[in-house]
Amino acid sequence: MKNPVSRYDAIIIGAGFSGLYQLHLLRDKLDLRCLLIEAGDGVGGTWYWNRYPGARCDSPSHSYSYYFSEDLLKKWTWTERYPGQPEIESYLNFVADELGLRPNICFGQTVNQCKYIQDQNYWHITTADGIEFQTKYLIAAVGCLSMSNKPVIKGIETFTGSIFHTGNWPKEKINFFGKSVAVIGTGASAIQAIPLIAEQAEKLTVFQRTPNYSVPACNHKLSAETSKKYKKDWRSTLEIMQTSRNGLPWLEGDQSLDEIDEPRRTKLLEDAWKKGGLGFREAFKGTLRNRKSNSIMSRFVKDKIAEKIDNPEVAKLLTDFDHPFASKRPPLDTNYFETFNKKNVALVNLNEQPIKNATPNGLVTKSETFNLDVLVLATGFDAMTGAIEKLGVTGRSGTSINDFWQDGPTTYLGVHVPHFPNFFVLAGPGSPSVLTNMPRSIEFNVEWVGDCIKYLENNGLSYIEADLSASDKWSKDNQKLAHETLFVDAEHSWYLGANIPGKPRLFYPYAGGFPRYKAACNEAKSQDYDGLIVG
Ligand code: N01
Repeated sequence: MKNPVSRYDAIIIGAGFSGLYQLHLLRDKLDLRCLLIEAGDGVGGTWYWNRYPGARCDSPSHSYSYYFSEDLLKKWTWTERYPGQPEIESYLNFVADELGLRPNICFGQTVNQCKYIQDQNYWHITTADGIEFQTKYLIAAVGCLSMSNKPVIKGIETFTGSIFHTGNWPKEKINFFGKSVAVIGTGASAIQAIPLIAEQAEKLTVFQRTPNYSVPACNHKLSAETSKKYKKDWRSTLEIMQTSRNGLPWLEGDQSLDEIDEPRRTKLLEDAWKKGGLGFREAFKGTLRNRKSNSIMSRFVKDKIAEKIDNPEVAKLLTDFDHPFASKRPPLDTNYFETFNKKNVALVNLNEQPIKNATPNGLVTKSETFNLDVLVLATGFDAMTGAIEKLGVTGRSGTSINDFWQDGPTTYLGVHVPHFPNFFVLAGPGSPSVLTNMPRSIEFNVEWVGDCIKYLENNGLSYIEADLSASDKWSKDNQKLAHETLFVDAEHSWYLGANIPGKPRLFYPYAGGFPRYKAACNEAKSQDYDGLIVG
Protein backbone atom coordinates (compact mmCIF):
# COMPACT_ATOMS: atom_id res chain seq x y z
CA MET A 1 0.00 0.00 0.00
CA LYS A 2 1.23 3.52 -0.83
CA ASN A 3 2.19 5.70 2.14
CA PRO A 4 -0.19 8.61 2.77
CA VAL A 5 1.11 11.89 1.31
CA SER A 6 2.39 14.27 4.01
CA ARG A 7 0.49 17.55 4.12
CA TYR A 8 2.02 20.89 5.13
CA ASP A 9 0.94 24.52 5.38
CA ALA A 10 4.11 25.67 3.66
CA ILE A 11 6.84 23.96 1.66
CA ILE A 12 10.05 25.82 0.94
CA ILE A 13 12.51 24.59 -1.68
CA GLY A 14 16.18 25.39 -1.04
CA ALA A 15 18.26 25.71 2.15
CA GLY A 16 20.28 28.82 1.36
CA PHE A 17 20.03 32.27 2.95
CA SER A 18 16.44 32.77 1.78
CA GLY A 19 15.02 29.31 2.49
CA LEU A 20 16.43 29.08 6.01
CA TYR A 21 15.00 32.43 7.08
CA GLN A 22 11.66 31.66 5.41
CA LEU A 23 11.42 28.39 7.33
CA HIS A 24 12.18 30.13 10.62
CA LEU A 25 9.70 32.93 10.00
CA LEU A 26 6.78 30.75 8.89
CA ARG A 27 7.38 28.04 11.49
CA ASP A 28 8.33 30.12 14.52
CA LYS A 29 6.47 33.42 13.98
CA LEU A 30 3.38 32.22 12.11
CA ASP A 31 3.19 28.80 13.69
CA LEU A 32 2.72 27.02 10.36
CA ARG A 33 3.49 23.38 9.71
CA CYS A 34 6.51 23.69 7.40
CA LEU A 35 8.92 21.56 5.44
CA LEU A 36 12.05 22.68 3.63
CA ILE A 37 13.23 20.41 0.81
CA GLU A 38 16.91 20.61 -0.17
CA ALA A 39 18.75 18.75 -2.94
CA GLY A 40 22.12 18.81 -1.15
CA ASP A 41 22.98 17.01 2.06
CA GLY A 42 23.66 20.20 3.98
CA VAL A 43 22.49 23.79 4.31
CA GLY A 44 24.14 26.70 2.49
CA GLY A 45 22.59 26.99 -0.97
CA THR A 46 25.05 28.92 -3.14
CA TRP A 47 27.64 28.43 -0.40
CA TYR A 48 27.06 24.69 -0.34
CA TRP A 49 27.53 24.18 -4.11
CA ASN A 50 30.19 26.81 -4.96
CA ARG A 51 33.16 25.39 -3.07
CA TYR A 52 35.78 25.99 -5.77
CA PRO A 53 39.24 27.21 -4.66
CA GLY A 54 39.05 30.88 -3.71
CA ALA A 55 35.23 31.09 -3.53
CA ARG A 56 34.58 34.20 -1.50
CA CYS A 57 31.86 36.77 -1.06
CA ASP A 58 32.11 40.33 -2.40
CA SER A 59 30.00 41.95 0.35
CA PRO A 60 31.87 42.83 3.54
CA SER A 61 31.31 40.05 6.07
CA HIS A 62 29.61 42.20 8.71
CA SER A 63 26.96 43.13 6.13
CA TYR A 64 26.63 39.60 4.76
CA SER A 65 24.68 38.32 7.74
CA TYR A 66 21.07 38.05 8.82
CA TYR A 67 20.00 41.21 10.61
CA PHE A 68 16.54 40.03 11.70
CA SER A 69 17.98 38.67 14.94
CA GLU A 70 20.23 40.70 17.21
CA ASP A 71 21.02 37.49 19.04
CA LEU A 72 22.45 35.85 15.88
CA LEU A 73 24.42 38.99 15.05
CA LYS A 74 25.97 39.13 18.48
CA LYS A 75 26.83 35.43 18.67
CA TRP A 76 28.66 35.14 15.33
CA THR A 77 32.11 36.65 14.68
CA TRP A 78 33.49 36.89 11.13
CA THR A 79 37.23 36.55 10.75
CA GLU A 80 37.91 38.34 7.43
CA ARG A 81 36.81 41.46 5.58
CA TYR A 82 35.33 39.23 2.85
CA PRO A 83 34.22 35.83 4.07
CA GLY A 84 35.35 32.74 2.19
CA GLN A 85 33.00 29.89 1.24
CA PRO A 86 33.93 27.62 4.20
CA GLU A 87 33.21 30.42 6.68
CA ILE A 88 29.85 31.32 5.11
CA GLU A 89 28.85 27.66 5.01
CA SER A 90 29.78 27.41 8.72
CA TYR A 91 27.74 30.55 9.43
CA LEU A 92 24.62 29.10 7.78
CA ASN A 93 25.10 25.83 9.70
CA PHE A 94 25.40 27.88 12.90
CA VAL A 95 22.11 29.66 12.04
CA ALA A 96 20.36 26.36 11.27
CA ASP A 97 21.48 24.99 14.65
CA GLU A 98 20.71 28.13 16.65
CA LEU A 99 17.20 28.25 15.24
CA GLY A 100 16.73 24.48 15.43
CA LEU A 101 15.81 24.27 11.74
CA ARG A 102 17.13 20.80 10.86
CA PRO A 103 14.12 18.74 12.04
CA ASN A 104 12.05 20.55 9.38
CA ILE A 105 14.52 20.02 6.53
CA CYS A 106 14.39 17.07 4.17
CA PHE A 107 17.89 16.77 2.66
CA GLY A 108 18.94 14.96 -0.49
CA GLN A 109 15.67 15.37 -2.38
CA THR A 110 15.39 17.20 -5.69
CA VAL A 111 11.95 18.61 -6.44
CA ASN A 112 11.01 18.06 -10.05
CA GLN A 113 7.24 18.56 -10.10
CA CYS A 114 5.06 21.18 -8.42
CA LYS A 115 1.46 20.97 -9.53
CA TYR A 116 -1.31 23.32 -8.40
CA ILE A 117 -4.50 21.33 -7.71
CA GLN A 118 -6.97 24.02 -8.62
CA ASP A 119 -10.26 22.59 -7.35
CA GLN A 120 -8.78 22.00 -3.88
CA ASN A 121 -6.35 24.92 -3.79
CA TYR A 122 -3.19 23.10 -2.80
CA TRP A 123 0.20 22.28 -4.32
CA HIS A 124 1.28 18.72 -5.01
CA ILE A 125 5.06 18.33 -4.89
CA THR A 126 7.04 15.36 -6.19
CA THR A 127 10.78 14.74 -5.87
CA ALA A 128 13.06 12.89 -8.29
CA ASP A 129 12.90 9.89 -5.92
CA GLY A 130 9.11 9.88 -6.20
CA ILE A 131 8.38 11.22 -2.71
CA GLU A 132 5.17 13.29 -2.67
CA PHE A 133 4.01 16.14 -0.46
CA GLN A 134 1.06 18.51 -0.35
CA THR A 135 1.09 22.11 0.75
CA LYS A 136 -1.05 25.22 0.74
CA TYR A 137 1.85 27.62 0.21
CA LEU A 138 4.86 26.92 -1.97
CA ILE A 139 8.00 29.02 -1.77
CA ALA A 140 10.84 28.67 -4.29
CA ALA A 141 14.07 29.65 -2.52
CA VAL A 142 16.25 28.06 -5.17
CA GLY A 143 18.78 30.86 -5.66
CA CYS A 144 19.58 33.14 -8.58
CA LEU A 145 22.87 31.51 -9.55
CA SER A 146 22.31 27.82 -9.01
CA MET A 147 21.70 26.27 -12.42
CA SER A 148 25.13 25.66 -13.96
CA ASN A 149 25.73 26.70 -17.56
CA LYS A 150 27.86 24.08 -19.27
CA PRO A 151 29.33 24.81 -22.70
CA VAL A 152 28.60 22.38 -25.50
CA ILE A 153 31.98 20.94 -26.58
CA LYS A 154 32.01 18.26 -29.24
CA GLY A 155 33.49 15.01 -27.92
CA ILE A 156 33.60 16.19 -24.28
CA GLU A 157 32.26 12.78 -23.16
CA THR A 158 35.45 11.15 -24.45
CA PHE A 159 37.75 13.25 -22.24
CA THR A 160 39.42 10.94 -19.71
CA GLY A 161 40.60 13.61 -17.27
CA SER A 162 38.45 15.28 -14.59
CA ILE A 163 35.86 17.96 -15.31
CA PHE A 164 34.55 20.30 -12.63
CA HIS A 165 32.08 23.19 -12.82
CA THR A 166 32.76 25.95 -10.29
CA GLY A 167 29.07 26.05 -9.35
CA ASN A 168 28.91 22.35 -8.56
CA TRP A 169 32.31 21.70 -6.99
CA PRO A 170 32.98 18.40 -5.19
CA LYS A 171 33.43 18.32 -1.43
CA GLU A 172 36.75 16.49 -1.51
CA LYS A 173 39.88 18.60 -1.95
CA ILE A 174 41.05 18.64 -5.57
CA ASN A 175 44.78 18.33 -5.97
CA PHE A 176 46.19 20.29 -8.93
CA PHE A 177 49.89 19.62 -8.14
CA GLY A 178 51.82 18.48 -11.18
CA LYS A 179 48.70 18.64 -13.35
CA SER A 180 47.95 20.30 -16.63
CA VAL A 181 44.77 22.30 -16.02
CA ALA A 182 42.50 24.41 -18.22
CA VAL A 183 39.94 26.93 -17.02
CA ILE A 184 37.22 28.05 -19.42
CA GLY A 185 35.75 31.44 -18.50
CA THR A 186 37.01 34.65 -16.94
CA GLY A 187 34.02 35.73 -14.82
CA ALA A 188 33.99 36.29 -11.05
CA SER A 189 34.35 32.57 -10.23
CA ALA A 190 37.32 32.09 -12.58
CA ILE A 191 38.96 35.28 -11.34
CA GLN A 192 38.91 33.88 -7.80
CA ALA A 193 39.93 30.33 -8.70
CA ILE A 194 42.70 30.99 -11.24
CA PRO A 195 45.35 32.45 -8.86
CA LEU A 196 44.97 29.50 -6.47
CA ILE A 197 44.95 26.83 -9.16
CA ALA A 198 48.05 28.46 -10.70
CA GLU A 199 49.90 28.06 -7.38
CA GLN A 200 49.61 24.27 -7.71
CA ALA A 201 49.24 23.34 -11.37
CA GLU A 202 52.25 22.50 -13.43
CA LYS A 203 50.58 24.26 -16.34
CA LEU A 204 47.41 26.34 -16.36
CA THR A 205 45.74 27.46 -19.58
CA VAL A 206 42.96 30.03 -19.33
CA PHE A 207 40.46 30.17 -22.19
CA GLN A 208 38.99 33.66 -22.36
CA ARG A 209 36.06 34.78 -24.49
CA THR A 210 35.47 38.23 -22.94
CA PRO A 211 37.80 40.03 -20.54
CA ASN A 212 36.40 41.28 -17.27
CA TYR A 213 37.19 44.29 -15.13
CA SER A 214 38.15 43.42 -11.59
CA VAL A 215 38.82 45.50 -8.49
CA PRO A 216 41.38 44.46 -5.84
CA ALA A 217 39.59 42.81 -2.92
CA CYS A 218 42.18 44.05 -0.39
CA ASN A 219 40.93 41.28 1.86
CA HIS A 220 42.36 41.09 5.38
CA LYS A 221 41.73 39.53 8.76
CA LEU A 222 39.41 41.43 11.07
CA SER A 223 40.79 42.47 14.43
CA ALA A 224 38.84 41.73 17.60
CA GLU A 225 38.38 45.48 18.00
CA THR A 226 36.84 45.89 14.53
CA SER A 227 34.48 42.96 15.07
CA LYS A 228 33.39 44.43 18.39
CA LYS A 229 32.69 47.78 16.76
CA TYR A 230 30.64 46.15 13.97
CA LYS A 231 28.51 44.39 16.55
CA LYS A 232 28.04 47.55 18.58
CA ASP A 233 27.10 49.63 15.51
CA TRP A 234 24.73 47.10 13.92
CA ARG A 235 21.68 49.37 14.02
CA SER A 236 23.37 52.25 12.21
CA THR A 237 24.91 49.80 9.70
CA LEU A 238 21.46 48.38 9.01
CA GLU A 239 20.04 51.85 8.49
CA ILE A 240 22.69 52.60 5.87
CA MET A 241 22.13 49.27 4.12
CA GLN A 242 18.39 49.91 3.99
CA THR A 243 19.03 53.29 2.35
CA SER A 244 21.73 52.16 -0.07
CA ARG A 245 20.76 51.44 -3.66
CA ASN A 246 22.47 48.04 -3.36
CA GLY A 247 21.83 47.18 0.28
CA LEU A 248 25.55 47.64 1.01
CA PRO A 249 26.93 49.28 4.15
CA TRP A 250 27.86 52.56 2.47
CA LEU A 251 26.17 55.21 0.33
CA GLU A 252 27.13 56.37 -3.13
CA GLY A 253 29.54 59.34 -3.24
CA ASP A 254 27.92 62.72 -3.75
CA GLN A 255 30.16 63.95 -6.59
CA SER A 256 30.29 62.54 -10.08
CA LEU A 257 33.70 62.10 -11.68
CA ASP A 258 32.94 64.46 -14.55
CA GLU A 259 32.39 67.28 -12.05
CA ILE A 260 35.83 66.91 -10.48
CA ASP A 261 38.88 68.52 -12.04
CA GLU A 262 42.34 67.03 -12.32
CA PRO A 263 44.56 66.38 -10.39
CA ARG A 264 42.02 65.94 -7.57
CA ARG A 265 40.06 63.44 -9.62
CA THR A 266 42.98 61.06 -10.05
CA LYS A 267 43.92 61.43 -6.39
CA LEU A 268 40.37 60.47 -5.33
CA LEU A 269 40.31 57.54 -7.75
CA GLU A 270 43.68 56.34 -6.44
CA ASP A 271 42.45 56.58 -2.84
CA ALA A 272 39.30 54.61 -3.64
CA TRP A 273 41.30 51.99 -5.58
CA LYS A 274 43.64 51.49 -2.62
CA LYS A 275 40.68 50.67 -0.37
CA GLY A 276 39.44 48.18 -3.00
CA GLY A 277 36.19 46.25 -2.87
CA LEU A 278 32.79 47.13 -4.26
CA GLY A 279 33.01 50.47 -2.45
CA PHE A 280 35.22 51.56 -5.34
CA ARG A 281 32.21 51.34 -7.68
CA GLU A 282 30.12 53.57 -5.40
CA ALA A 283 32.89 56.04 -4.53
CA PHE A 284 31.45 58.54 -7.01
CA LYS A 285 27.94 59.54 -7.99
CA GLY A 286 26.16 57.96 -10.94
CA THR A 287 28.85 55.61 -12.21
CA LEU A 288 26.15 53.42 -13.69
CA ARG A 289 23.99 56.27 -14.98
CA ASN A 290 26.38 58.95 -16.22
CA ARG A 291 28.22 57.82 -19.34
CA LYS A 292 30.92 60.49 -19.10
CA SER A 293 31.75 59.66 -15.47
CA ASN A 294 31.72 55.99 -16.26
CA SER A 295 34.16 56.36 -19.12
CA ILE A 296 36.59 58.16 -16.77
CA MET A 297 36.31 55.33 -14.28
CA SER A 298 36.54 52.62 -16.96
CA ARG A 299 39.73 54.20 -18.32
CA PHE A 300 41.24 54.43 -14.85
CA VAL A 301 40.50 50.77 -14.06
CA LYS A 302 41.81 49.63 -17.43
CA ASP A 303 45.12 51.47 -16.87
CA LYS A 304 45.41 50.13 -13.33
CA ILE A 305 44.94 46.57 -14.56
CA ALA A 306 47.33 46.95 -17.50
CA GLU A 307 50.07 48.14 -15.08
CA LYS A 308 49.96 44.75 -13.36
CA ILE A 309 50.66 42.64 -16.46
CA ASP A 310 54.23 42.24 -17.76
CA ASN A 311 53.53 41.09 -21.32
CA PRO A 312 51.89 43.91 -23.37
CA GLU A 313 50.07 41.44 -25.63
CA VAL A 314 48.58 39.62 -22.67
CA ALA A 315 47.71 42.98 -21.09
CA LYS A 316 45.88 43.99 -24.27
CA LEU A 317 43.88 40.77 -24.30
CA LEU A 318 42.97 41.03 -20.63
CA THR A 319 41.87 44.66 -20.91
CA ASP A 320 40.07 44.70 -24.25
CA PHE A 321 36.78 45.41 -22.47
CA ASP A 322 33.54 45.45 -24.45
CA HIS A 323 31.38 47.04 -21.76
CA PRO A 324 31.46 49.97 -19.32
CA PHE A 325 32.95 49.33 -15.91
CA ALA A 326 30.39 47.81 -13.46
CA SER A 327 27.74 47.22 -16.11
CA LYS A 328 28.50 43.59 -15.25
CA ARG A 329 28.99 42.96 -11.51
CA PRO A 330 32.69 43.72 -11.09
CA PRO A 331 34.55 40.80 -9.54
CA LEU A 332 36.96 41.38 -6.66
CA ASP A 333 40.32 39.72 -7.03
CA THR A 334 43.47 38.83 -5.20
CA ASN A 335 46.40 38.67 -7.66
CA TYR A 336 44.28 37.65 -10.66
CA PHE A 337 46.04 39.75 -13.29
CA GLU A 338 49.48 39.19 -11.71
CA THR A 339 48.92 35.45 -12.14
CA PHE A 340 49.36 35.87 -15.91
CA ASN A 341 52.99 36.91 -15.26
CA LYS A 342 53.75 33.39 -14.05
CA LYS A 343 55.65 31.09 -16.38
CA ASN A 344 53.21 28.21 -15.90
CA VAL A 345 50.15 30.28 -16.95
CA ALA A 346 48.98 30.88 -20.52
CA LEU A 347 46.03 32.79 -21.95
CA VAL A 348 44.09 31.68 -25.03
CA ASN A 349 41.80 34.09 -26.85
CA LEU A 350 38.72 32.06 -27.75
CA ASN A 351 37.69 34.61 -30.35
CA GLU A 352 40.78 33.75 -32.37
CA GLN A 353 41.17 30.18 -31.18
CA PRO A 354 37.68 28.72 -30.71
CA ILE A 355 37.54 25.25 -29.19
CA LYS A 356 36.88 22.78 -32.00
CA ASN A 357 36.42 19.66 -29.92
CA ALA A 358 37.57 17.60 -26.97
CA THR A 359 39.56 14.37 -27.23
CA PRO A 360 40.37 11.73 -24.58
CA ASN A 361 43.51 13.79 -23.83
CA GLY A 362 42.25 17.36 -23.79
CA LEU A 363 41.02 20.18 -26.00
CA VAL A 364 41.70 21.07 -29.62
CA THR A 365 41.41 24.64 -30.92
CA LYS A 366 41.84 25.91 -34.48
CA SER A 367 45.62 25.61 -34.38
CA GLU A 368 46.63 24.00 -31.08
CA THR A 369 46.15 20.86 -29.04
CA PHE A 370 46.07 21.08 -25.24
CA ASN A 371 46.80 17.92 -23.28
CA LEU A 372 44.94 18.20 -19.99
CA ASP A 373 44.45 16.37 -16.71
CA VAL A 374 41.73 18.67 -15.40
CA LEU A 375 39.17 20.89 -17.11
CA VAL A 376 37.51 23.56 -14.97
CA LEU A 377 34.32 25.07 -16.34
CA ALA A 378 33.93 28.52 -14.80
CA THR A 379 31.16 29.22 -17.27
CA GLY A 380 28.49 30.65 -15.01
CA PHE A 381 24.79 29.99 -14.67
CA ASP A 382 21.39 30.06 -16.29
CA ALA A 383 20.71 32.87 -13.87
CA MET A 384 17.49 33.88 -12.13
CA THR A 385 15.08 31.63 -14.06
CA GLY A 386 17.04 28.40 -14.72
CA ALA A 387 16.54 26.84 -11.29
CA ILE A 388 12.84 27.78 -11.13
CA GLU A 389 12.21 26.30 -14.55
CA LYS A 390 13.69 22.98 -13.36
CA LEU A 391 11.00 22.64 -10.67
CA GLY A 392 8.30 21.58 -13.16
CA VAL A 393 5.82 24.15 -11.88
CA THR A 394 2.28 24.10 -13.29
CA GLY A 395 -0.36 26.53 -12.06
CA ARG A 396 -4.00 27.32 -12.89
CA SER A 397 -5.44 25.29 -15.79
CA GLY A 398 -2.19 23.35 -15.98
CA THR A 399 -0.22 26.41 -17.16
CA SER A 400 3.49 25.60 -17.06
CA ILE A 401 5.76 28.35 -15.75
CA ASN A 402 8.27 27.53 -18.49
CA ASP A 403 5.60 28.17 -21.16
CA PHE A 404 4.32 31.27 -19.39
CA TRP A 405 7.88 32.63 -19.26
CA GLN A 406 8.89 31.58 -22.76
CA ASP A 407 9.25 35.24 -23.87
CA GLY A 408 10.81 36.22 -20.54
CA PRO A 409 9.74 36.06 -16.90
CA THR A 410 6.69 38.12 -15.94
CA THR A 411 6.38 38.63 -12.19
CA TYR A 412 4.74 41.06 -9.84
CA LEU A 413 7.29 42.63 -7.48
CA GLY A 414 9.66 39.83 -8.44
CA VAL A 415 7.83 37.47 -6.07
CA HIS A 416 4.40 36.58 -7.49
CA VAL A 417 3.58 35.02 -10.86
CA PRO A 418 0.15 35.35 -12.52
CA HIS A 419 -1.68 31.97 -12.82
CA PHE A 420 0.32 30.55 -9.88
CA PRO A 421 -1.68 31.12 -6.66
CA ASN A 422 0.09 30.84 -3.31
CA PHE A 423 3.40 30.38 -5.13
CA PHE A 424 6.19 32.72 -4.10
CA VAL A 425 9.65 33.19 -5.58
CA LEU A 426 12.38 34.55 -3.32
CA ALA A 427 14.97 36.78 -5.05
CA GLY A 428 13.08 36.14 -8.28
CA PRO A 429 13.34 37.83 -11.66
CA GLY A 430 12.05 41.40 -11.31
CA SER A 431 13.38 41.69 -7.73
CA PRO A 432 16.62 43.53 -6.80
CA SER A 433 18.35 40.28 -5.71
CA VAL A 434 21.66 40.00 -7.57
CA LEU A 435 22.11 43.76 -7.78
CA THR A 436 22.17 43.95 -3.99
CA ASN A 437 23.98 42.64 -0.99
CA MET A 438 21.80 39.51 -1.10
CA PRO A 439 20.90 39.05 2.60
CA ARG A 440 19.22 42.48 2.64
CA SER A 441 16.93 41.92 -0.32
CA ILE A 442 16.33 38.32 0.80
CA GLU A 443 15.22 39.43 4.27
CA PHE A 444 12.85 41.92 2.68
CA ASN A 445 11.36 39.28 0.34
CA VAL A 446 11.05 36.66 3.09
CA GLU A 447 9.23 39.11 5.37
CA TRP A 448 6.99 40.16 2.47
CA VAL A 449 5.97 36.52 1.93
CA GLY A 450 5.39 36.14 5.68
CA ASP A 451 3.14 39.22 5.67
CA CYS A 452 1.15 37.99 2.65
CA ILE A 453 0.53 34.64 4.31
CA LYS A 454 -0.36 36.28 7.63
CA TYR A 455 -2.83 38.51 5.78
CA LEU A 456 -4.51 35.48 4.20
CA GLU A 457 -4.60 33.48 7.42
CA ASN A 458 -5.88 36.36 9.56
CA ASN A 459 -8.60 37.25 7.07
CA GLY A 460 -9.82 33.72 6.37
CA LEU A 461 -8.64 34.01 2.74
CA SER A 462 -7.41 31.08 0.75
CA TYR A 463 -5.16 32.41 -1.97
CA ILE A 464 -3.05 35.29 -3.24
CA GLU A 465 -2.05 35.59 -6.88
CA ALA A 466 -0.51 38.25 -9.11
CA ASP A 467 -2.83 40.21 -11.36
CA LEU A 468 -1.73 39.77 -14.97
CA SER A 469 -1.91 43.42 -16.01
CA ALA A 470 -0.12 44.60 -12.83
CA SER A 471 2.59 42.02 -13.53
CA ASP A 472 2.94 43.05 -17.17
CA LYS A 473 3.30 46.65 -16.03
CA TRP A 474 5.87 45.72 -13.35
CA SER A 475 7.94 43.79 -15.85
CA LYS A 476 7.72 46.44 -18.59
CA ASP A 477 8.49 49.29 -16.18
CA ASN A 478 11.57 47.37 -15.08
CA GLN A 479 12.86 47.27 -18.64
CA LYS A 480 12.45 51.05 -18.81
CA LEU A 481 14.33 51.46 -15.53
CA ALA A 482 17.13 49.26 -16.84
CA HIS A 483 17.43 51.44 -19.94
CA GLU A 484 18.05 54.46 -17.69
CA THR A 485 21.24 52.74 -16.56
CA LEU A 486 24.41 51.52 -18.27
CA PHE A 487 23.62 47.89 -17.35
CA VAL A 488 22.09 47.40 -20.77
CA ASP A 489 25.37 48.44 -22.43
CA ALA A 490 26.88 45.12 -21.35
CA GLU A 491 25.19 43.33 -24.19
CA HIS A 492 26.69 39.95 -23.37
CA SER A 493 25.93 39.88 -19.68
CA TRP A 494 23.93 37.27 -17.80
CA TYR A 495 21.84 40.14 -16.35
CA LEU A 496 20.34 40.19 -19.87
CA GLY A 497 20.21 36.41 -20.29
CA ALA A 498 22.80 36.72 -23.07
CA ASN A 499 25.02 33.88 -21.81
CA ILE A 500 22.41 31.19 -22.49
CA PRO A 501 21.67 30.42 -26.15
CA GLY A 502 18.00 31.07 -26.91
CA LYS A 503 17.23 32.72 -23.56
CA PRO A 504 14.94 35.78 -23.97
CA ARG A 505 16.97 39.00 -23.93
CA LEU A 506 15.71 41.34 -21.26
CA PHE A 507 16.96 42.74 -18.00
CA TYR A 508 16.26 40.10 -15.33
CA PRO A 509 16.80 41.77 -11.92
CA TYR A 510 14.91 44.90 -10.78
CA ALA A 511 16.92 47.90 -11.93
CA GLY A 512 15.40 50.72 -9.84
CA GLY A 513 17.48 50.13 -6.70
CA PHE A 514 16.62 48.58 -3.34
CA PRO A 515 14.91 51.61 -1.68
CA ARG A 516 12.63 52.21 -4.67
CA TYR A 517 11.76 48.51 -4.78
CA LYS A 518 10.84 48.47 -1.10
CA ALA A 519 8.74 51.62 -1.54
CA ALA A 520 6.80 49.97 -4.40
CA CYS A 521 6.14 46.86 -2.27
CA ASN A 522 5.12 48.90 0.78
CA GLU A 523 2.80 51.04 -1.36
CA ALA A 524 1.09 47.90 -2.73
CA LYS A 525 0.71 46.53 0.80
CA SER A 526 -0.74 49.78 2.14
CA GLN A 527 -3.42 49.50 -0.54
CA ASP A 528 -4.59 46.04 0.51
CA TYR A 529 -2.11 44.27 -1.72
CA ASP A 530 -2.79 46.29 -4.84
CA GLY A 531 -1.78 44.34 -7.95
CA LEU A 532 -2.54 41.03 -6.26
CA ILE A 533 -5.77 39.06 -6.38
CA VAL A 534 -6.79 37.62 -3.02
CA GLY A 535 -9.78 35.40 -2.44
O1 N01 B 1 29.90 33.33 -14.22
P1 N01 B 1 29.93 34.47 -15.37
P2 N01 B 1 30.65 33.34 -12.82
N1 N01 B 1 32.63 29.22 -24.06
O2 N01 B 1 28.70 34.21 -16.19
C1 N01 B 1 32.51 32.31 -20.03
C2 N01 B 1 28.43 35.85 -8.75
N2 N01 B 1 29.70 35.50 -8.12
O3 N01 B 1 30.35 32.05 -12.17
O4 N01 B 1 31.74 36.76 -20.77
C3 N01 B 1 33.58 29.99 -23.53
O5 N01 B 1 30.11 35.81 -14.81
C4 N01 B 1 31.96 33.70 -20.03
O6 N01 B 1 32.37 34.39 -21.18
P3 N01 B 1 31.49 35.65 -21.75
C5 N01 B 1 28.57 37.22 -9.41
O7 N01 B 1 27.36 37.90 -9.33
C6 N01 B 1 30.07 36.25 -7.08
O8 N01 B 1 32.05 33.72 -12.96
O9 N01 B 1 30.06 35.16 -21.70
N3 N01 B 1 33.41 30.77 -22.46
C7 N01 B 1 32.55 34.24 -18.74
O10 N01 B 1 33.88 34.62 -18.91
C8 N01 B 1 28.89 36.82 -10.84
O11 N01 B 1 28.57 37.82 -11.78
C9 N01 B 1 31.26 36.02 -6.48
O12 N01 B 1 32.00 35.87 -23.09
C10 N01 B 1 32.20 30.75 -21.89
C11 N01 B 1 32.49 33.01 -17.84
O13 N01 B 1 32.46 31.88 -18.67
C12 N01 B 1 28.05 35.57 -11.00
O14 N01 B 1 28.16 34.91 -9.76
C13 N01 B 1 32.09 35.03 -6.93
C14 N01 B 1 31.15 29.96 -22.39
C15 N01 B 1 31.25 32.99 -16.98
O15 N01 B 1 31.22 34.11 -16.18
C16 N01 B 1 28.50 34.62 -12.07
O16 N01 B 1 29.93 34.49 -12.03
C17 N01 B 1 31.68 34.26 -8.00
C18 N01 B 1 31.40 29.17 -23.52
N4 N01 B 1 30.44 28.43 -24.09
C19 N01 B 1 30.48 34.50 -8.59
N5 N01 B 1 30.06 30.15 -21.62
C20 N01 B 1 31.64 36.89 -5.36
O17 N01 B 1 30.87 37.15 -4.46
C21 N01 B 1 30.42 31.03 -20.67
N6 N01 B 1 31.72 31.39 -20.84
C22 N01 B 1 32.94 37.51 -5.39
